[in-house]
Amino acid sequence: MKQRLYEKFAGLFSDATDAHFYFSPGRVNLIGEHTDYNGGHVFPCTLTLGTYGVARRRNDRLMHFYSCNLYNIGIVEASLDDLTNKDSYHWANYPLGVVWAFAQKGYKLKQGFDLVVWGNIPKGAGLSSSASLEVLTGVVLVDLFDIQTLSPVDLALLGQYSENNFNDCSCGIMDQFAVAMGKKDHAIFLDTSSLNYEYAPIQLKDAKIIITNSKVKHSLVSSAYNDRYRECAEALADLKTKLPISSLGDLTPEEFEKNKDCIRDDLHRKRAKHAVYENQRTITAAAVLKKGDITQFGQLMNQSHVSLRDDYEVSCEEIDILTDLAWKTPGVIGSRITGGGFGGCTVSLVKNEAVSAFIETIKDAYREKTGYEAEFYTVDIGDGASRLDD
Ligand code: GAF
Repeated sequence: MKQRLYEKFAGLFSDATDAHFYFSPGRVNLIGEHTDYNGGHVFPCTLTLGTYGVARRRNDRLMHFYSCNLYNIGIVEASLDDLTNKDSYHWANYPLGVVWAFAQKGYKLKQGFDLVVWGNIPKGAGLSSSASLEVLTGVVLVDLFDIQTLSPVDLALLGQYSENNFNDCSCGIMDQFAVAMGKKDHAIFLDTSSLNYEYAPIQLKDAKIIITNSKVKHSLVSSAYNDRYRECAEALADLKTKLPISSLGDLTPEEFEKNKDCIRDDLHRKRAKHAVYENQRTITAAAVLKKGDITQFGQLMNQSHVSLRDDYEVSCEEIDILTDLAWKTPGVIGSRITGGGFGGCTVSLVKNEAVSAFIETIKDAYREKTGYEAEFYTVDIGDGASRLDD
């Protein structure tokens, strides 16, 4: 990969002298969905799938972006003197948004750069290809311009800031944090209200984590995501008239039940219920995993899916078919939708001896019911984003 990307870079930009090689992973969330913009806990881990990049500083104020995945778009050129989101920049609005975020926070670049990327995160699968690209850009910028004051957590925050304010998605911090801070063979138990985190070893002797890609992405995803964000904010505003809280993550399920009637809108109450109970499930899930109780962990995954399906309404028919099939398959410990929703992937915990049967049974049954060819990936948990050619 490294060699091919250097060659591509040299072909596009005359040579690859002084260019460097970087990697930024995708992530899968084990549990704690739609809690991150509600001040709750999340439990993601970093994939070995991700985005590779070769980059070099320029002597002028131009930036060139080229994606080997989207080669038909060709080189996108932008200038440091016009950091605005343009449709014509296509995918490059993500790296450009990070350059913009750096400038907004006082890290104005004096020179531009060239960046060539290639990624193997399945597109639109809810495995964080955009956060991967954002954090990759952050790592490239601090390296090329020797910005020593920014930590990996700062890069995660800058990535989220760019996505919220340059690319118009009200996402929480989970994806960028996981991508920037990932650790091989560990999940990250993150409290999104304080950014306190703990690495949790994932050494499953008898089971594997399997991602199933439904190959479906319904187009309402970003507008519905922003709707959920707003619905939770409105539920919180109602609760705040009675309680001294700053996020839904501050509430236990018991406190929620006692006070939920001050949420005036039924739909907002359902959304808040998910956020509060999912946060509690995530805290419990991290604790039971520490004790090695993966059976209970799996049950919490299943409950998480039901809540995302019924109360948060971010699942869809195809994903529910996948989880229903998984729940009926022997050897499946737990299975749920992962990521933002409305398609994408499920994540399942499957006993080692049942993995082949799980894949075969679900592939055939899912094809029969939907006409789609599901894809399966066994999760290897890797490290967070970094420069690789030291
Ligand atoms: C998307 C967002 F980017 C995350 O911040 C998170 O809210 C997730 O959906 C749902 O848990 O991946």
